[in-house]
Amino acid sequence: MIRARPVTAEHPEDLVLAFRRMGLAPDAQTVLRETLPLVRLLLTGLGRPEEAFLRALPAAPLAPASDDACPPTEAVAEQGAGLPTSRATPRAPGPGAYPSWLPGDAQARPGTGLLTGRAEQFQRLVTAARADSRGLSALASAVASALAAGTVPPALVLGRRRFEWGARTYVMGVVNVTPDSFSDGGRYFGAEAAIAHGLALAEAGADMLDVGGESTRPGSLPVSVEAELARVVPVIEGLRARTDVPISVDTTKAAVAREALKAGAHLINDVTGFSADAALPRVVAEAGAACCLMHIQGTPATMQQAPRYDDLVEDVLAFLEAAIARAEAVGIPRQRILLDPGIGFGKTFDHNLFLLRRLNELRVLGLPLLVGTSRKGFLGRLAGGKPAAERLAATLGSVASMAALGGADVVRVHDVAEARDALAVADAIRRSEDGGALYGR
Ligand code: 9MG
Repeated sequence: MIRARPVTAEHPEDLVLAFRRMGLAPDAQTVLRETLPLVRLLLTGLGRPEEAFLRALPAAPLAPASDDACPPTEAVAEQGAGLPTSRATPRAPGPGAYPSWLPGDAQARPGTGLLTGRAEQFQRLVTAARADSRGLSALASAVASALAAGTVPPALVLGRRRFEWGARTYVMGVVNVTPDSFSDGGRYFGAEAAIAHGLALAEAGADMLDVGGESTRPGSLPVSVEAELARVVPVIEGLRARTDVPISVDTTKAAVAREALKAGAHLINDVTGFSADAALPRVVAEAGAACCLMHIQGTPATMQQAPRYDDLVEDVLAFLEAAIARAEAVGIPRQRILLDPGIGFGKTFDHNLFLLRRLNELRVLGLPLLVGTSRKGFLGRLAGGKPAAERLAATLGSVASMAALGGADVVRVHDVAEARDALAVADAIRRSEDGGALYGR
């Protein structure tokens, strides 16, 4: 499988601030925003034809900065961006027309390498790969998806609520209906208590509620369909009757999902990414529901015994891609799918941290990301060994960090009011744009 992953930390929105400070016209800003940023893609899984193609690209310096590489377009020139028009004449691709190619170690890591260049150089590479008679469409698609990683996924409508990805970080409130929930001690096990808790979370600002009747804590064992249904259905019905906050149901079972969707749930949150029950995707598709597909290694009963990865991000990407394929195969539209890296699900302490830091790499899949860190064990360890009930501050630290890094579209939390406050701060800082009169639009 050929994969292209962005390894750039550059934010295009920061460039736009500079353009505004320079007084460039809006159209020029748009063009420059697409052409100027330096992109680096880590490629893996290449075969011999792709390697040969990349090796044969007209050699360019490793820091592609030549004028040939980036002829300013007519649009920029017309907008009076201050760039000379004479260089806008099209030329045959030559050195600098394509990204620079740095192959990986041919013995130790065959099929790997780094492409460095500007978006338009990558576009040229995609076009050339598509036209190549050796059949390089997998390379073209991988690079094209990586380039689109900064694009905001289409909005999602659940019931009466609309989720505009990129506008802010949304909050999913946890409503556990299990006797052994690790983080709330099973306090909301009874239906009435769970409904009251869900309504309180809605009141506190939850954008959706996640109702779960089977524990997914490490070491937990599955419960029967009957037991799970008896727990979740009355809670879904009770919540639907009293709030318009969309309801997600955390289940891995088609039989539970079917009844949950009939009772009024909008989204199925499957912590196995449609890998546990082959009938589940079709139930979601037939109901026109949305789904969250999470990565897990192993099962909740075994997952923390010895998690191991060759390349954590790549393995998670491959798993999620397979999950998306299972969803699309039965007709679930892409815009009704959320993805989740599964923090704590078959991951060590270090795996969790690394994934949180590299969440943006999952954006190559082009779907919104939901992430759950709330009260999890790695936070307790970071906070000096605190138990679940004392991990609020650590949870807020994780939530705010994700928002600041732009890594999550939805966070799954127990403490909704506190998370909303933390996110209000982090989201506002991340989106702040008023640098004074000279930045005016
Ligand atoms: C049910 N559940 C527990 N933790 C979770 C997480 O991190 N993500 C999702 N989607 N579900 C979770």
